[in-house]
Amino acid sequence: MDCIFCKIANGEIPSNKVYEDDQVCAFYDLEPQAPVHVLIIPKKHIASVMELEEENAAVVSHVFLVAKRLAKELNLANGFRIVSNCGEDGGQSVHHLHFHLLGGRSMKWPPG
Ligand code: DGP
Repeated sequence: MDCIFCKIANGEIPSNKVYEDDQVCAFYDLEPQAPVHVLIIPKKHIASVMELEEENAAVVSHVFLVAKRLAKELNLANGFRIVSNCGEDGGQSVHHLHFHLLGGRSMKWPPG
């Protein structure tokens, strides 16, 4: 499968990884939108939130635990945002489920 995030997960494409275990990996976004901008992805290919089912959804809670750990390690004690863009209207450009962990500045609401 020609998926850039699968290739990052398996090391075929280099990335600046900040965390990795058997289920997920996390690496710095190529186009950072905040002083800290990390992407957390399941290693197994899931295209988006719309492909989550009971059978593959457990990884999402693991992603959030990893986000909590990274927030501590990356000094985001003042707060942060976690975003998963889904589909065309959501602005998803890479069709492999991923969670943006953004911090290091005050976030606006609503997002654009
Ligand atoms: P989204 O628009 O929500 O699908 O987010 C995709 C993000 O992935 C976007 O912020 C840019 C980032 N990105 C795309 N290609 C690469 C890559 O090859 N390496 C890294 N580190 N980030 C990438």
